[in-house]
Amino acid sequence: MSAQSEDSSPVLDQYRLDPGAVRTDWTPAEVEALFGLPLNDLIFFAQCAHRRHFDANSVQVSTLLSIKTGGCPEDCAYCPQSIRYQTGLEREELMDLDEVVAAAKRAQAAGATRFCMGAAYRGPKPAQVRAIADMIREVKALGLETCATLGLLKEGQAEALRDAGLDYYNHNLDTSEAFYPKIIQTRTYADRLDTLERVRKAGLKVCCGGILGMGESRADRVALLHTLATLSAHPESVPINYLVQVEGTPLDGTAALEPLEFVRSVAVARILMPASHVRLSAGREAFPDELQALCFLAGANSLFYGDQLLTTGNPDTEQDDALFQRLGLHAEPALPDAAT
Ligand code: SAM
Ligand code: DTB
Ligand code: SF4
Repeated sequence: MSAQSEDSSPVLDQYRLDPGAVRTDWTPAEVEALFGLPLNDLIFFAQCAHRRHFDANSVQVSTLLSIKTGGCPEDCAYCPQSIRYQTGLEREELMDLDEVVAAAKRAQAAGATRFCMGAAYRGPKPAQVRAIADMIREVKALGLETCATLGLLKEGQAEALRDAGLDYYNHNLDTSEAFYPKIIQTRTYADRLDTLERVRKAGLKVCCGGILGMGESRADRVALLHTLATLSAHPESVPINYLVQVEGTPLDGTAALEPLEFVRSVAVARILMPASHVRLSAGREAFPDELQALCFLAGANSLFYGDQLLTTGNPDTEQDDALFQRLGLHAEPALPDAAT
């Protein structure tokens, strides 16, 4: 046997010459071949891509706040906030501006550089956009990067949010187009792509990823990452969520995804979208440090910081501070223009 690993995937030949090149013309076969690489090779390529664009030990730190919780009319099978499932979640109206600003100040004091406001809407109504625009203005004025996730956007809404100082809009594709109808029926994949297009056109940065571990196949994970990597431009931020199973939701009890398949997916996302932040998102609370370390090695370079995601738990800040220390990671500084 030769000391060097044999090239088992001719489809990767071109890529191997230029790891980290930003491309939007990936083929499904290339994505599939990446998934099928020996793990050592996959991680090596992911590291090459990562180090070409980023400080490999720097992690972008975002904090989430649910500004409007529960009572959502949509039927997303994973979501504790849908009104259709009995999850015991108490419904809350849109938060007051003061409360949001206080939470943003706490997040900033704890070390977050981006504040992401999430609302359990199918999409916001005009008055809600106006109220949330005020929140964005004040959070931005603190010197934080701003992100919002409010569901589907209609004509003009992305522009209104942008004008208030929004940096990122999060809207996930969640899964492959083929698997999507098994998870959500109240809105289509095309609806999601349409919102992403509006966000992009308004000049906002796009935060778009998905959820793994919903019972989808490898082919679905290939298709999801292929779709993300062949959008007209890569999302600047790519959250990879590991399903948080919540009692009362249809997906509670789904067979857990094998953790190394999750690591592979992170590595493939890193290679396909080498200049994007890949966020290790929901599900981290159940991950031992060793698995999180593997995800960082595979190219994850962003996370949610703070003991709550939207409605479910996340590692507390002391735990994450200890993890950063243990792995020699440091928080990425905010964009220089965050307060402008
Ligand atoms: N309602 C808006 C929407 O759906 O776009 C914004 C909030 S929604 C909760 C934001 C994202 O959180 C979803 O698209 C999904 O990817 C993620 N999410 C929700 N519940 C989750 C769960 N149980 N596990 C992992 N990710 C979840
Ligand atoms: C994303 O991709 N994951 C975050 C954020 N974007 C909005 C939300 C995760 C939610 C997990 C379930 C909950 O806490 O309700
Ligand atoms: Fe509503 Fe968003 Fe949850 Fe779907 S994911 S049920 S749209 S809050």
